Amino acid sequence: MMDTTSLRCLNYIDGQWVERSTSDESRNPADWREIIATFPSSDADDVDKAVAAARRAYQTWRVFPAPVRAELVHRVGELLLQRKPELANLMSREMGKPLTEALGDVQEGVDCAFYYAGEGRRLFGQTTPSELNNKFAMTVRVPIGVCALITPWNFPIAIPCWKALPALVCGNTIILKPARDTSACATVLTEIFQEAGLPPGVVNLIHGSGEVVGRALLEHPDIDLVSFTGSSTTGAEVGATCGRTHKRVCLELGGKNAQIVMEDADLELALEGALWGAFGTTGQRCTATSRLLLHREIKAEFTTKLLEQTSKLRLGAGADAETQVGPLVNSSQLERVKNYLEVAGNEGAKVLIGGEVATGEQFQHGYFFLPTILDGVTPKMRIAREEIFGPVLALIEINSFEEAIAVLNDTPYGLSSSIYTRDVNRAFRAMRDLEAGITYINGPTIGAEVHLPFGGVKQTGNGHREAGSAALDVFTDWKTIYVDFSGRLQRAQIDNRQ
Ligand code: UN1
Repeated sequence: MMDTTSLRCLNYIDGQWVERSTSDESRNPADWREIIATFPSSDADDVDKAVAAARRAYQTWRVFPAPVRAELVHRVGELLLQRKPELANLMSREMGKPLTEALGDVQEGVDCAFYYAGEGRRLFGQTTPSELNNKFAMTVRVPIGVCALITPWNFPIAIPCWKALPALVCGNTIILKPARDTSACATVLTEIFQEAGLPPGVVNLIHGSGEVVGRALLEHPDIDLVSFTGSSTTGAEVGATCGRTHKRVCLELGGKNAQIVMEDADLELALEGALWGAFGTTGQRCTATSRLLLHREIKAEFTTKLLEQTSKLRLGAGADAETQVGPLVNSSQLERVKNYLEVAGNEGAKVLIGGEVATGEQFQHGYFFLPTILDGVTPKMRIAREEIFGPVLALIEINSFEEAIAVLNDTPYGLSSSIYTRDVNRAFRAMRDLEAGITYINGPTIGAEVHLPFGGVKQTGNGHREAGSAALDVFTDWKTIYVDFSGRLQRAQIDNRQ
């Protein structure tokens, strides 16, 4: 439970908030002097306890009627809605995103709860004719078992909800391992699960590092499924370990998303889209626009306007209502972005705006990096291929529609993509030819909705999708059932083909 004055977060195992001696802390990225929460640095023993509790609870939870499980998930949505302002505030302080975006993050959790609550009365399977007389055939969805959900800090409520809520409606029990930077948000979410009435052991929360807690979860023989959102490098390790330990694994990894602006586009609209896509959440979204592919005919004009608008963006603490771009989440993210700026310089890209840590009194205790635009970027440069996860936008000039498609596709990733054009034929060709899990026509690369599948191709994932009804395929297995009511042995493929 969380003590509201000291924000002391605990593990939650088998319906109990568990005291633990070693502790870690999360700090405000806009002012690192402020400790937001302390939380345990848990170890493999804590994981063992949580897995045992989740395993016990699974036996009863899996046979709860799905509509009843879904009612509890609905209640989670109601409580999230009630605590939305408080949670958004905490989120802004804990990981830095502007308050309006934090409200959106919580809302995504609410939407998700209401969507999956409805799914409790569907979870449709199929019935189909048998090839034999007096025989009935159908499929039903069955839960997987105990699921480890390893979640990032950039959407501290939305992403745990994307994973936890469908998992629960489908009849699984869960162990949530949130990113250390957002332990307080995860704790409030767990309080909400408790208050909603989820039985002990159905939801467990273990704080701690990926190296210790994450690894213990991946190696644990009694975990059936791992759902992970994070970097492609870590994702590859998660996938390899789960392969070795025979777990189902759903990976939601990096992106190097591009927005194409053709010469026939509505340029004002494309400009607004690019600003939001690149600098929303300080570029710390896996869907963020990090490449802008500008047709040569409009590049100069578009770039001028883009720089003008970028220079007006208000950088500041997320909790400040005026802020449009918040800080990066922690010092290692800041280092990462600084390093990429060095790489950009070495590769011959030119900084048009930003490119450095923000200076000024209000920024001196935070991880603030100026919104940055790089020009002269070519598709083979590292800054055009690797995920930066910061407020850095690379401009790439393109000469034709065909070139735009080829350049957009020329990365190891394939999450989100966007094209601004008024030509309907180009729009449809883009929908067909862009190698990405998500394509936006005349919209930015960010802003996926919870009732549609979310995920990507190539190194962005491993073929699974989150959200929407697609998540049900992650959190259930298909069971095929044959009912023979002939009263005699019927042999398929033989008895009806004499
Ligand atoms: C992420 O960055 O991992 O589509 C998720 C979007 C958000 C989700 C982003 N709804 O930008």
